[in-house]
Amino acid sequence: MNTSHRDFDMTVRGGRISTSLETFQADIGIKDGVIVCIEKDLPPGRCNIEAAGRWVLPGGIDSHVHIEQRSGMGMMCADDFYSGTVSAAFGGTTTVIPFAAQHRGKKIPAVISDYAKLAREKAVIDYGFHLILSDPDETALKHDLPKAIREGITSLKVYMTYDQLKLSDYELLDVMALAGSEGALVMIHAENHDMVRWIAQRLLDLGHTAPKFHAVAHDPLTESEASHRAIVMSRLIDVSILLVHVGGTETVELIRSAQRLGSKVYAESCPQYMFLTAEDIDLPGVEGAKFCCSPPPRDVRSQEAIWAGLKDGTLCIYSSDHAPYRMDASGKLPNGDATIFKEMANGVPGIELRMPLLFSEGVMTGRISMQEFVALTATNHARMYGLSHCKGDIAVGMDADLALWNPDREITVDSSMLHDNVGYTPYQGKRIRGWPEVVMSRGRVVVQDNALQVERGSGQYIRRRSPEATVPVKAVAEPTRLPGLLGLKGKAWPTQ
Ligand code: DUC
Ligand code: ZN
Ligand code: ZN
Repeated sequence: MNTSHRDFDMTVRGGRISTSLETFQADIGIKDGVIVCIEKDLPPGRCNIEAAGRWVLPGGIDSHVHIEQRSGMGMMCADDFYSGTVSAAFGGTTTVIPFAAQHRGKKIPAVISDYAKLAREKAVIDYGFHLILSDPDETALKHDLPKAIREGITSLKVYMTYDQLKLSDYELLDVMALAGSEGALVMIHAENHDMVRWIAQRLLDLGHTAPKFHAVAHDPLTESEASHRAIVMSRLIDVSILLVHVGGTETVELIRSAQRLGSKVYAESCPQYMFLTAEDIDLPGVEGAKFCCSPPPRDVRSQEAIWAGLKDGTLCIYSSDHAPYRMDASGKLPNGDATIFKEMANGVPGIELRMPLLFSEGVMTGRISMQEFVALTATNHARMYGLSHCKGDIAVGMDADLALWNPDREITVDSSMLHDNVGYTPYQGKRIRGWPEVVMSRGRVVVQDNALQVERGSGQYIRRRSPEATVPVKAVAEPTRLPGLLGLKGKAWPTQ
C-alpha cells in the first residue's frame, strides 16, 4: 500500500462492512473525501470513528424523491432541499436524485438552472437530477434533451397519466428513441389515464368521494395495462426503460415475463407497496389522504409479489418516492374536510424511513441478506443512474459515503422524530429494529449523536454518466429489426 495513504483524514474502525457482493471485517481509511484504504488494523487517522458492533454500509442512494417540486396538479411539495436532504441523511441516505420538472410551456434549460440554484443553496448531501418531461417538442428532442443528458441528467421521467403531464404513445416513442440514441434512461409512470378517469367519474357520480376511493379508481389493471404498453413500445425500438413505483402483482408478473423475453425493462418499488395496503386508506373523514399515492398501496398478496420481485431481481431498485404533502390546503386538503379523492395531492413521505423499514423488515427478519439490502438501497441505483464511478459501493477510490448501522437499536416510529416537513408519517407506531447512527458523505460526518453536523448548501451536484444494466438480458424472443430499418442509433450501456 502507498504509505502516503497512511496519512488518513479519518478512519472508520472495527466495523463489519457489507457491499452488494460480500461482507467482511476491516477498517476504512479516508482522505480528501475518498476511500483510500480498506484493511484490518489501520493506523489511526486525524479523526477516528469507532464502529465495533456496527454494520458499515454504503450510504443509501434514493433515486426517486420529490423535493421542492411542483406537482402536475400544481401543488408545491412540503420539503425544500434543506429539510428533504436532512431527512434523507438521518435515514442513512447520502445521495438523492429528485426531479427538475418541466411543466408545459416551460423551457428545459431554465427549468434545470432554476432547480439547480435551489439545490445548491440548501442541500446537505450530494444530489443529481432527473428531468420530468411534459412537452417533448422539436426543440426539446433535437437540442435541449441531448444537451441536458450530456450535462449529466441521464434519466427522463415521463407520465402516461395526469392531464397536465401525460404524453401520447407517439410522444413516448419519440422520447424512448431519443434516450436510446443519447444513452439515457426513460423512467415511466405507467397508469392508463382514461381508465382511471372513467372509473373516478363513475365513483363520483355515485357520491363516492372519500380517500379510499382513490385506490378503487386506480385499479391494479390500470397499472398493468399501461406497464404492458410501455414495455411493448420499448421492445419495438429496443430501448431500456425503468417502470417506477410498481405496486401490483400482475405488473410484477408481466415485468418478469418481459425480462425473460429479452425486454430491457427495469423496475422500482417503494416502501408503500410493501408496508401499506389499500385498507390503510379506509379511515374516517379525510384522514386516509395520508396514505394516498399513485399507484396506491394494494393488498397483502401484492406486498408478497413485491418482496419476491425484489428478491429475484425482477425489481432492482427500492426507493422512497418521497412525495411530501401536508394535511392542509397546501397539499392533501385543498378544500379542507370537504376535499374529495380527486383533489388531494398524490404521494406519501418516506425519505427517512425507506432504509430503516427495509433493514428491519428485510434484513433483521432474514427475508433478504445484507448484500441484497445494499444492492437494493445503493449499488443498483448507482449503476442504473450512472453514479457507480463514485457512489453506491465501499471500495478504494469511491466517495466515502457511509452509514454505520446499529442493529440493536429499536425505535417506535413517531412523526415527531422525523426531519421532514410533513407533520405525519404513514408508518406511525411501527416498530423498527436497526438504525443508522452515524452517516458520512464524502468523508464529512453529516449525522452523529442524533444531530446534524453540516451546513446547508454543503452537498454537491453529481454529474451522472450513462446508466449501466443491473441485470443481464436473457433474450429468448426474436430481436426487433425496426431500429435498423428506421436508422435509430442505439448507444449500448456498459455492463460490469
Ligand atoms: N408519481 C410519483 O412518482 N410520485 C408521486 C405521485 C405520482 O404520481
Ligand atoms: Zn409517478
Ligand atoms: Zn414520484
